[in-house]
Amino acid sequence: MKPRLSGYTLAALLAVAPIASPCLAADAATISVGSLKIENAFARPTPGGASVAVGYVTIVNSGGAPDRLVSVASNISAKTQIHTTKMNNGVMEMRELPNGLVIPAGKTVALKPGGDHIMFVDIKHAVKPGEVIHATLTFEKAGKVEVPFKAAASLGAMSPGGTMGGMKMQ
Ligand SMILES: [Cu+2]
Repeated sequence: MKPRLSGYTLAALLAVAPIASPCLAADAATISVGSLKIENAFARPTPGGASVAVGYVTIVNSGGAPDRLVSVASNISAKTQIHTTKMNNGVMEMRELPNGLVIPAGKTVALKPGGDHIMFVDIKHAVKPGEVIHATLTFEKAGKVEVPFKAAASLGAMSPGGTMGGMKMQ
């Protein structure tokens, strides 16, 4: 199904183009599960009235076999989906990845603004800056892992410590 999105919400989610950046998360903990490391999890605060919120996370697979993020659940949303973002006739569109997201052996998969992301659908209330969304990520091999997605300071944050319009200066 397609999540309901107001124009404003979509603009807030997609307004900031992805930029390659070596910016590191200062306050997002690394969580280990099996041969996976979960890093840099963060969410974006939402404007009032939004029905969806977005989360980003980096998954490092140091093992010799691929794994797959198969599903996500959270305390803030009725449903949580794994989305990808694609350009379609010049318009950025996002859609659910029904089979989840493969984490290849020895690779790092970054869910980040402008690309793949976690979509919290039908959120129970607006996400405020600093609020922590408690999510459970389920991997095919590594199993379940609890991951806190702390909301950044601004709607357009590109990183856990990011501010509107890009990176916080170091
Ligand atoms: Cu989405």
